Amino acid sequence: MPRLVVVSNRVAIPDPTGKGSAGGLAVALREAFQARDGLWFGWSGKVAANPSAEPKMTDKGNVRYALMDLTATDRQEYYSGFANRALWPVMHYRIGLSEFSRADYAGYLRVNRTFAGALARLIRPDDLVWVHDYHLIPLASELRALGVANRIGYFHHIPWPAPEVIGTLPGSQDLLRAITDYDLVGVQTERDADNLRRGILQEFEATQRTADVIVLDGRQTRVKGFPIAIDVSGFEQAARRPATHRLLQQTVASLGSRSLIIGVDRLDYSKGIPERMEAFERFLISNPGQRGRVTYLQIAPTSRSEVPEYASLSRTVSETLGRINGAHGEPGWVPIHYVTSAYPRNVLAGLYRIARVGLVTPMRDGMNLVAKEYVAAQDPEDPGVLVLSKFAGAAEQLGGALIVNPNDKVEVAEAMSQALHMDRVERIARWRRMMDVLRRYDISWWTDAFLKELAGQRRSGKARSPAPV
Ligand code: ADQ
Repeated sequence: MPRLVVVSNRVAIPDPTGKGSAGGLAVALREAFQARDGLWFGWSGKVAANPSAEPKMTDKGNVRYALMDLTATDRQEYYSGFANRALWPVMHYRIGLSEFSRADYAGYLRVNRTFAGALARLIRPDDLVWVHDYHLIPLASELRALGVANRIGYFHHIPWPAPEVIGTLPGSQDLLRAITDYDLVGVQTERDADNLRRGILQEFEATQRTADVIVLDGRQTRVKGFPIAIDVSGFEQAARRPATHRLLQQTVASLGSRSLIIGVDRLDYSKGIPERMEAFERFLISNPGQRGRVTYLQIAPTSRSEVPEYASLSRTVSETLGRINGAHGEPGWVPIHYVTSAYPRNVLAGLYRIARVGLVTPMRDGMNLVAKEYVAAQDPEDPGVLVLSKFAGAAEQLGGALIVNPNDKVEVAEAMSQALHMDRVERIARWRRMMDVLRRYDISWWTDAFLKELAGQRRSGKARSPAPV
């Protein structure tokens, strides 16, 4: 079996104590690395005045971790600037929030070129190379320019927007061309795959060989949906374990006979957190009988606080929360509980299980793993109800949820009410429909499907030159 080389912006080295909560990508790749020897290459998360051109190597089990430091300028331009301030908003259809700067874009290309230089020296001829996410779109072009002829796949974790939307971003033409230097491009949904293929076809004189395959300059790229999944049985087991964590115990104790509605998201404007709080307020106004009988717990760990739009979101959430709790709270009942810490997986699983309603209402989301985790954590005999945004990739698979438009607060409020009143027979029927899908397409399906498809690609044509800096 060929060696697997994974490249991602951040690398998750297993915690030596075996504790700690592994991130989504680490969990996803654990299975793939179990079956193959591997190399995982990426940014260490650290900044150094004079970073080495060679990665720092650490071996753990059958995986070799290769970590690069960045300069403060690299971090600012590549990561906070172009990736998170220009690309992220456009990919999530928030053109108005996108801040493009030529310096940031040059930094993004520069870091990709530096990474490619260091990585090319580590790649062996038979390796399968799997690159992850929007920080690293130009990596294949840079590797090709250095003569790397391996099969290289890319998985895009966030939405790929319609051609008219991505076209607003300066540099997007380079990125579209760069993406065709991959042999296989995986996206979360059929909608994303269609958007990306149309983008390439509209921008260049490319041809569509089959439903999935685009040919540009004699090189072919397969663009296909591979909906990312979770470790379903791991989550089921975690949800069954008794509650020992303080947050879980306090939540159970403070709830009494009240119903719990839960939201769990990184603090990000794509997740629709203030909009969701306002929909909950609408629910309280329309259902006065529910006052004092329902608590909404929102868990939202801070992220990317160095990016101004995130600091501003944090203020908006605090103001919205304070206003709603002030206007509707009563002695002994706070309508919205808000916490910003990260919690271990079994604590989240325990909270999902006691929540009657899982509120997952992003304005846009590539997939949204919380939706899947909420479903997997439910009690099969008495499951809660998922309220899910039509703009989360997960909505393509989870038709058993109450699907809503997050821009319509009345619709979201009505779905909350419907979820709280739904009888057990309907809840079980909806939950089973969703669990069937989650079990069939779980995390091992995802890694196997992508890697099998990548291994099956035939390298074609000659390498193109990389995007200009
Ligand atoms: P994210 O935007 O981070 O991921 P999501 O898919 O929901 O969004 O994943 C978040 C993960 O973080 C979940 O596994 C969740 O359990 C965990 N998490 C959230 N809050 C936590 C907390 N307080 N403590 C501990 N863990 C917490 C991006 C894309 C998504 C896509 C994923 C994977 O934006 O659309 O689904 O990548 O491809």
